[in-house]
Amino acid sequence: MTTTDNTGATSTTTTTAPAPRTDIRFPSGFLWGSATAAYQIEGAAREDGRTPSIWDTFSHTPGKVANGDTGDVAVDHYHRWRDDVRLMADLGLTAYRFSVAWPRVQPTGRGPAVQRGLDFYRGLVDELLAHGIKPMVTLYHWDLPQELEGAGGWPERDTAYRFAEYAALVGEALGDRVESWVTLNEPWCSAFLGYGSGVHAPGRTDPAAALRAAHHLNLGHGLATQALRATLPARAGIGISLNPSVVRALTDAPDDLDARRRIDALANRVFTGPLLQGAYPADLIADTARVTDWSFVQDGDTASIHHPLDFLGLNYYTPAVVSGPRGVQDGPRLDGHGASAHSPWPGSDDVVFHHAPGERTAMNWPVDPTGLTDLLLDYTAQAPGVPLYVTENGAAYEDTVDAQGQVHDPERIRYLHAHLAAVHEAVRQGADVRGYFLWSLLDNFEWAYGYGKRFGAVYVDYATQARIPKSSAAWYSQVARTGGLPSAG
Ligand code: IFM
Repeated sequence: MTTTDNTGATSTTTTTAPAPRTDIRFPSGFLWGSATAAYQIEGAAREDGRTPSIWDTFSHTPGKVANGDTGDVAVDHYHRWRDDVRLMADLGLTAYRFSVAWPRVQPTGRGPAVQRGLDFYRGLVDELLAHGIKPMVTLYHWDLPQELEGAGGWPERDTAYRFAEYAALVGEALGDRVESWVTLNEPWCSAFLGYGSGVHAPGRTDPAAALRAAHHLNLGHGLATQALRATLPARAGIGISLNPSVVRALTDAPDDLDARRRIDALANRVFTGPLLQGAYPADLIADTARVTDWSFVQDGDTASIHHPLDFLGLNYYTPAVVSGPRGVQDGPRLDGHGASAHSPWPGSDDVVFHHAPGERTAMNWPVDPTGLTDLLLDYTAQAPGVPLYVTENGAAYEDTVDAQGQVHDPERIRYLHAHLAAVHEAVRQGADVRGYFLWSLLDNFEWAYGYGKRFGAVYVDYATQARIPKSSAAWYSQVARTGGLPSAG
């Protein structure tokens, strides 16, 4: 059997490895999962009635994705899902968060569901359950049916109604076997990278459209939550996965503190305002007044969005450090997952983002686990009584296969160890965190970066689709099996 120590060194023995020291233990019942998204792994882009999503169109547009990569084949999960579930079972994982491809289930974004699409997800869920792995379904991880973008996309109100209709279709099909439902993944990216900076699909660069999209995503969440509640058994839990920015001011100077407030409004409170308080923050509306008058928010909308959440999913990778508009941006834009001449921050495009010193991942994202503790404690205060999940956390590194056919990724083990310790610290201080989903199970299509950035605990040889568990997979497996972290010393 193959084991790793806490530095990532792997050894192969024929005896059972001793259990690692578990100096840090998580609450019993804590879920140990991994996460993926449909467009990043499934492939089979034109099979069984699936039609193009905005990401098919975007990735096939020259110059939009590094290396001209697309999700046409991705890691072929659509055909290899049984093996991939076995891989998770072999690792001892107890949960799996995956997303349903809207254009596979409801190809035009309207009308009845396609049976073959639903059958795929039913089969996947049954296989997970048969292996004792709890499914968490995300309904929208960025793959809007292209036809709905043709009708205006998320800046149009109708898309929110279409999303609720689609949510009900999936709820009816899987509600008897899935208990955890996430409406949207990272609506900030959909709105502000998709319609603001344009580095994500559909690639539009219109600040007013980005704010309209953010509102209609919020509304879509609210309407989908109501549709799911009407469809799902009472035991089902419904939540949303946000990617809040942990925003830090460069200094205590007033303009830096104001930059922090403005980015916090656009990154975080544009979602948590209506979700948790039932209103958009007044300062957000004032900050964006020269971009939009917010007349797209109709009476009753914020009440529709403000429904009790059964849980809140938080995705965390790195914090942001900002200052007021003095000095020059240090290097490429640091604020939005890729280079663009357009800002993803409507009305606050003068805020400067700074690199924190220290270690970085292959995404050039600073490694700072303290941000995860801060985030979990912040949301514990903001949403008292709402259980939290870390629905994504992980890191890309330059992984390679060695002469023995193995992949050693000690940096990822260090990253995971530090971030899990940060989760534990939040739990120790009172956060009700129920589970952790490592991003990602497999190397996959990293959006505008294509296949160049590897986030997986399992390496994928894209030429052969062979899966090679990295040493971090063995390490995480030990954590999942013991419910604790091995000593870092
Ligand atoms: O790959 C993405 C994922 O789809 C959404 N959250 C961030 C990950 C890493 O960039």
